[in-house]
Amino acid sequence: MKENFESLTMNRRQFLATTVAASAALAGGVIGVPAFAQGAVPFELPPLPYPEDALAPYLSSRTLSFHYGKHHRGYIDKVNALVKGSNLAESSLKEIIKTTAGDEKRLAIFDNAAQAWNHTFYWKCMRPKGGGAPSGELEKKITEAFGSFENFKKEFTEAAATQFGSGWAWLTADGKSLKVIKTGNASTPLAYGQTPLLTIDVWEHAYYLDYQNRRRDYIAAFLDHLVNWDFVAENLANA
Ligand code: MN3
Repeated sequence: MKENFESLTMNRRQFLATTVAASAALAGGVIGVPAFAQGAVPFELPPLPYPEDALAPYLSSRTLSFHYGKHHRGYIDKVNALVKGSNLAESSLKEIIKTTAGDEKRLAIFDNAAQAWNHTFYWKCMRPKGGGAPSGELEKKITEAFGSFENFKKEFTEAAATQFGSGWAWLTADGKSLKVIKTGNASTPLAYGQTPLLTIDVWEHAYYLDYQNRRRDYIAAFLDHLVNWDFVAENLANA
């Protein structure tokens, strides 16, 4: 009885998700073969770099518990289900993102792989008692590219505030120059051959519990109190 009830109430989204996972499995020819025989290592949700309440009061533990524990985990689970048994099962997230970027038939894989990667990167872009200003080579490159750190903050804030709907704002290295860009939904600079240095998630799920519709207050709190400039400097050194 319970099974019948569940199958009757399966909504269209669940149905599509199941169908997509089943098609992916079929495409890989894995029907009837146990998962452990595929040699695929499922991606795991990486640990948060700090406790869930460590970014309060700027981001509450309630926000992190949903954002990390539900949203981020959801993207990881979905990309695992989608690539399992396919020719992408041995690839890294970055490789999957680069391979599927712009491929409409593999949009669901791209979206979930990119969101899985973007979120891991986003958590590292913050730390308790963060914010302030960058120093050294990073400060020099930011001044070169934007005129001053204050100008960079303005440009980054505008990109983040004006991204229409869901998406991300980024500081990237594009060749030798630094840029501020924004991307919609799951998209990521990795898809455009740029190296991400810093990102802010501007999906409503990132700030709505703490700031409701005040996205600019969230962006200001991010820049003034949360950015981990040491991580950004490390990304620049490895770019
Ligand atoms: Mn998010």
